[in-house]
Amino acid sequence: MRKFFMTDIHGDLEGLKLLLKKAEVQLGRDQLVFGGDMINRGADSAGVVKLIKHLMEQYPDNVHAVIGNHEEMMADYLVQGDKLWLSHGGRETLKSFAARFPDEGVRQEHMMWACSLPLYYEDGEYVYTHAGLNPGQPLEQQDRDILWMNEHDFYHQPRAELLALTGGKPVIHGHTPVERIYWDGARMNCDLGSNTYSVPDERALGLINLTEMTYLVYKQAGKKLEERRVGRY
Ligand SMILES: [Mn+2]
Repeated sequence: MRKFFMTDIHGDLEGLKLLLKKAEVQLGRDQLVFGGDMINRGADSAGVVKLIKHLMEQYPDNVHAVIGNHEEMMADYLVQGDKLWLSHGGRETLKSFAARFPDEGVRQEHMMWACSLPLYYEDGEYVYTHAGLNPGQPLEQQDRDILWMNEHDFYHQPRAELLALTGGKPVIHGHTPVERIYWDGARMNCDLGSNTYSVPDERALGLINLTEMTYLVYKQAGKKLEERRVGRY
């Protein structure tokens, strides 16, 4: 069994499918965890949600997903009418859902499913969450604010403190776009800025092979694929 992680897809259904195919991910055997922010910014938010929901239902033991701050914004809009989401790509995401799911019941089911994902997932080796963890709160009682934690705050936590919180398990996450993936023994940011990074030519979606500590990069501008090794410091 190999372990894979993908995060911050932001509506890139094409990249998602291409990466799974290229890595020859076998979901009957391999594990795949999604780190949230499936939606907003890209061309096919609804398609990404539909595929991930389908994979989780088809392979409940091997495919898992956590919520991101973009799904949280969608939930705040759907449940409380909070309009913040609309200016963060929500308007386009609503159109994407309307086009893919003409039936309102099915549409609602998919949107609410994405909003109801957990804050974290853990296996025997790692804890997976969208942005970070707060060392001041037990793992099972983390505040929803962690979905918005900035990288600076998260990486200023002493490694030992973070590992004490997780029972020694490093944290695999996304949320802040970076060009390279680095591993410091306690945490690893895997968001390569799909449809979001400030340098458009460098926007990419990554598929991280945690078993081999390598990752496939799908650069959206040129639709090119490359393989890299996770850096260490
Ligand atoms: Mn994101």
